Amino acid sequence: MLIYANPRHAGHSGRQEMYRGRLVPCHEVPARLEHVLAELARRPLGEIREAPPVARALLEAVHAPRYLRFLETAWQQWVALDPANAALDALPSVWPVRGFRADLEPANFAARLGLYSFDAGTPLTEGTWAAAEAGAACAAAAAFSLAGSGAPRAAVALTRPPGHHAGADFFGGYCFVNNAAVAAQALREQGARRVAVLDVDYHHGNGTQSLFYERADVLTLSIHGDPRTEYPFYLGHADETGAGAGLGFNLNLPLPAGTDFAHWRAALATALARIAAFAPDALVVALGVDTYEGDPISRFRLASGDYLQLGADIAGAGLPTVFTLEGGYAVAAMGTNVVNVLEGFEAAAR
Ligand code: OKP
Ligand code: ZN
Repeated sequence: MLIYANPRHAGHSGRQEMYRGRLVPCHEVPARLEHVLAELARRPLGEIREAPPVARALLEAVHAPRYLRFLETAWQQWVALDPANAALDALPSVWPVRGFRADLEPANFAARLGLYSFDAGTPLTEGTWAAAEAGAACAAAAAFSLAGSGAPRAAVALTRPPGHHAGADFFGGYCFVNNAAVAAQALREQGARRVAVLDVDYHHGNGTQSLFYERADVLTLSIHGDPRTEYPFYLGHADETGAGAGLGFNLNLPLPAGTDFAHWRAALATALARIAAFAPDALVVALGVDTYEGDPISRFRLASGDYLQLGADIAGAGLPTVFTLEGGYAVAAMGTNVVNVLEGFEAAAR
């Protein structure tokens, strides 16, 4: 498999996130990706490449232009408010919920930050835009690498911040640019007629779901902690099946906290059967390993060895596959768990 590693990821390094009335250290840290790269150095699975820049038109096929313009200038705006802000992260604290206007961009920076976000757990830092844009470039390059004769069976966008919570015009859940959606859109633009996006992160992929909710050409599926108790809470229920032309092209498989691999794997089999019926030309896997039993913010019970089987099961779909890296916060186990998925895939795809 081909691996595109984000060279700018470490520039996004949040200090703190809001949790239960306190600012606590961020879970989504640069060391997460460093552990994956270190494990790949021990267990090489393919060439590691740098991606060319991502086309703005591709980003704008996924995200609203005014949202992208905000993200790329947000840090300068934040520091312009007060030079002392350079030592702090920008964290939103006010949001336009139901009944407020979202069509107007406020002049006030904090108000704009809230307009384009949905939680106070996602700090925007000096290197956030550069990291997010370079991450999207990895996702796009991974997708484009699957075209043509001699293309590999799979390509991986090893990147952070993650992407699956980011929607057309909002960040949150540690995500800014939806890398899985960028990969799916890139696959469509290079000729795949139908693309499936399978999200195996512990948290519902609300951003990806919302981006493709009314489209029949991209089937979205997510296996995740039941949103009645688990983040992101306000989306991810089983009765969300798509709308308009997209009706029937979203499948949510929420599972209770405490779910073990046997039960999780049964949900994966359901998802894979739906994918087979859809008969896509390519698959995108939003790969979070926060389903791990040792994850500090999640509550499934997968063991490190289970990720080999998970990768093999996904390879069983028999599709050209892009993996994008999403969550996983048991930092020291991150390398083992992610590389186990990829190794399990490779062994079964042979
Ligand atoms: C991002 B991804 C925990 C609060 C949870 C947000 C979780 C975002 C997960 N103290 N905050 O899906 O892994
Ligand atoms: Zn997650």
